[in-house]
Amino acid sequence: MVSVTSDARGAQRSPSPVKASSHGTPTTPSPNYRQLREIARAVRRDILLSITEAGSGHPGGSLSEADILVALYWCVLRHDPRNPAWGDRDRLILSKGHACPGLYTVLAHRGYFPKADLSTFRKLGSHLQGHAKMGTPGVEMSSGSLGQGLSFGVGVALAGRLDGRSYRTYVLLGDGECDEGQVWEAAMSAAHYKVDTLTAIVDRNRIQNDRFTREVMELEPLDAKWRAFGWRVLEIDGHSFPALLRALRQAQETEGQPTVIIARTTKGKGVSFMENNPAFHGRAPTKEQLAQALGEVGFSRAEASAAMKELGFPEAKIAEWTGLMPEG
Ligand SMILES: Cc1ncc(C[n+]2csc(CCOP(=O)(O)OP(=O)(O)O)c2C)c(N)n1
Repeated sequence: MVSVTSDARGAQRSPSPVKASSHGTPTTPSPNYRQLREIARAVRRDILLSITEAGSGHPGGSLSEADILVALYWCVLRHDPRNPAWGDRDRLILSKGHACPGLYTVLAHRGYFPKADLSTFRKLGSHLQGHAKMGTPGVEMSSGSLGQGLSFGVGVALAGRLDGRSYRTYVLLGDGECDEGQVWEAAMSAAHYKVDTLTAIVDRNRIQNDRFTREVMELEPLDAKWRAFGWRVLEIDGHSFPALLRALRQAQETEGQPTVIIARTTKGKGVSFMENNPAFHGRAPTKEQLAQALGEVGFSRAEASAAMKELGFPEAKIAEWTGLMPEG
């Protein structure tokens, strides 16, 4: 795990594995980038486990956003998992609320709540419901009705300005979600009010629900649209930690206008039969598919067993599911 340091106010600010400065980001992956990739691999594993256990959920968009969330929660956000209500925390608003397994897993790995809660995803009585809701530690907005998060983020960012606080606000949007008119109302207002503490990130995985975005509603030229609305636009590989951390740093340094990062991603990233496959937008894998997926994400049977134990799965289920994986 990447170690965590404390800032003057006692909150956690992870060390940047990038020499993220005005001089840019090294292009050669450092050991710290490797650590981030390891974290993201474990996050993908636990997304798959929680959705399989629930028997429903949204793996595609959770796997596509995983690296973005890891970059934010391990390297960028000023936050304190022991004090989720800390007034000066940076805010991450998951506007594509159906992709909450990604957020829940990252929050659990960061210590907002026990990892074992992940095996209660979508169960009655669990605080981890099928769409993100306020009340879960670390969740800033109840979302799931697409299109609302950026408006919420503009309000949160303007409130910070009024209150004289220095926090930054990040909103993670789906690309299909950008079909919603409210996104563009929010975009227009953010530029009008020069909300430079606001960063939107579009998870550009090119799939929405059961079809490709270009078939449902052509978004291109997406960069030109945001630019026309007065935003600084950065377009990057959303699975590259150097690119993500560099863009997030550039957004922090931008004055007088909000920044959007269009992060090119692959829906279902890491699992061959889910990648670029609209069928896995909102469908859980079977236990046989899970066994294959865990192997592809790079886990042995023993490692998967240990992870399931940590997530609170009963022994019989651990034996049953991991027994479907190849030995070794
Ligand atoms: C207002 C609204 N309309 C429709 C839906 C149903 N819906 C859930 S997910 C989804 C597709 C979202 O696609 P995208 O924003 O690209 O998300 P991702 O591919 O990253 O999962 C739709 C249409 C919804 N949740 N809210």
